[in-house]
Amino acid sequence: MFLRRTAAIALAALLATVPLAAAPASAAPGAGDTPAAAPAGAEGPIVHLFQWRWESVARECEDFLGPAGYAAVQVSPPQEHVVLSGEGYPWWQDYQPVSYRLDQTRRGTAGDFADMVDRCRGAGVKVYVDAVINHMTGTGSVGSGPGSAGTEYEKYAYPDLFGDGAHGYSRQDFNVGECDRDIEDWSDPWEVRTCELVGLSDLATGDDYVRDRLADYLNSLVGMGVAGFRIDAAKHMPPEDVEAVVDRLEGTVPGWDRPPYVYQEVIADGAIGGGEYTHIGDVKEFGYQGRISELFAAGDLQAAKGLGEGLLPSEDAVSFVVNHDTQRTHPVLTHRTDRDRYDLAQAFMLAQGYGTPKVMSSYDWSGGTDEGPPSSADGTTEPADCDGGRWVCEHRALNGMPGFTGEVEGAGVTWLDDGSAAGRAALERDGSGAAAFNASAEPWTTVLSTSLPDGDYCDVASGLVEDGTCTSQTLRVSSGELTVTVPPEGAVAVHTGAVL
Ligand code: LAG
Ligand code: CA
Repeated sequence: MFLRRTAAIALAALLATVPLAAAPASAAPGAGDTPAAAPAGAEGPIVHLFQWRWESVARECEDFLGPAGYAAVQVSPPQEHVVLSGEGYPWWQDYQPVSYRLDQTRRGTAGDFADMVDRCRGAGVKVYVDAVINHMTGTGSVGSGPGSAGTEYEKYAYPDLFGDGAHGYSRQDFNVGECDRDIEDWSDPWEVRTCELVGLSDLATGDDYVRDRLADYLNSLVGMGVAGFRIDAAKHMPPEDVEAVVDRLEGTVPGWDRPPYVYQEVIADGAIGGGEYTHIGDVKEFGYQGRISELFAAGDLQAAKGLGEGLLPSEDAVSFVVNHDTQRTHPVLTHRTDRDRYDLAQAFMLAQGYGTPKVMSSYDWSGGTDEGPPSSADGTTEPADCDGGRWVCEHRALNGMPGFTGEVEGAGVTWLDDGSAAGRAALERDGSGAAAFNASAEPWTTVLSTSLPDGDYCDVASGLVEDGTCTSQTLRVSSGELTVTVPPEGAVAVHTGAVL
């Protein structure tokens, strides 16, 4: 193990000094021939490849995510986790850390992980890690055991966090002395942050020892080139504790020349607001998630024009239509309820410009909401396959829309439709892109008055530019007019980064 850590650090040092492979010029629309660097204040669109194996993520970065214009991929938690064979290896094993070793999870080895970070970076795509730092394991069906990499543990006792025997957590490193039960009163912030979330051993994140170990874990990832973190259960930690860990992060990610991007899982309610965390990093805006799901399920695109109002400031927010929890617990609009409308909602989010958009990519489940991804009998995950089986791969259906998001970043929004149809809306991102959305069963032909320069544009809602060729229809802007026929339950989108 010691050797592996050393190797990882040496690799990171090497990567920091060697020029990185550039993304193919034809690949990222509008990105030129360097990895797409997000403009100041913007992070660019993220896709969550939920539960994908590391080598599958690497391949997807090269084959699709880079060319489509994604700035980043969020991957599932990479640390050693519990293994619950008696429960059929549920997906949520990953949210119960046993140690911070990457050696063997259901998604591959530490070497596979490092290779993924490297290959995604080569394709111009940042890797963001889901960081489970509020807690370790619960009791569940297995209260102790070896974890996925063989480390022994029991609840409140994790003797070997990094595989070198140097550091562990014991009872004193948890809040069990202050609160030894589940959260019951969700209106009491102290309780929400100090007691146990669904019985998970709650770390004493106020202690320097714990903060240092969490930072050791996250910085080992930064050293490999991991460029950001989703902070799991941030609401369950006092903001000053999250801040103390984030303050300990390395200032620069090797290969990206920027600090790690931090976005936090805060399901705001009357007791705890997202605004308590925005000075630390961005915050996932569940208000946007709830509203866009309801409005698109209802087909009310006119109301969707005002989606960002009254929510966190756009520059502090991560926007999304579903996440891996809401698609199971509150399935208003998901790939299972209404696939076309759901795709349309994600496309709209990528065009509208509120927050840093995060696209969901799921696997389907027929055996219940606990069911893990397609797996071998030993509980390790099968490679992702977008051409069949249970991998849904919603991101692929959005084609080149992420490139639109990147190209139009910072441009104002002008609505181009006349507002007469609830299910139809069209917008211009001033001077850089135009898009039309049709939540109805009939095609919609309309002439859009636009300030886009005259030219032939690729429709990135249904294709992308590959080797200088548009894989979908080409649309002409002439004398400030763009005629589009938007398919039923579909979208059309053009931008100045995908001109032919
Ligand atoms: C999150 N964000 O703040 C994740 O998005 C969410 O998916 C995580 O819950 C949660 N926080 C903790 O990291 C998931 C499942 C839970 C599961 C938990 C731990 O949604 O259902 O709890 O991960 O694996 C499971 C059982 C519980 C049991 C608990 C402890 O479902 O019944 O009490 O394990 O043994
Ligand atoms: Ca806590």
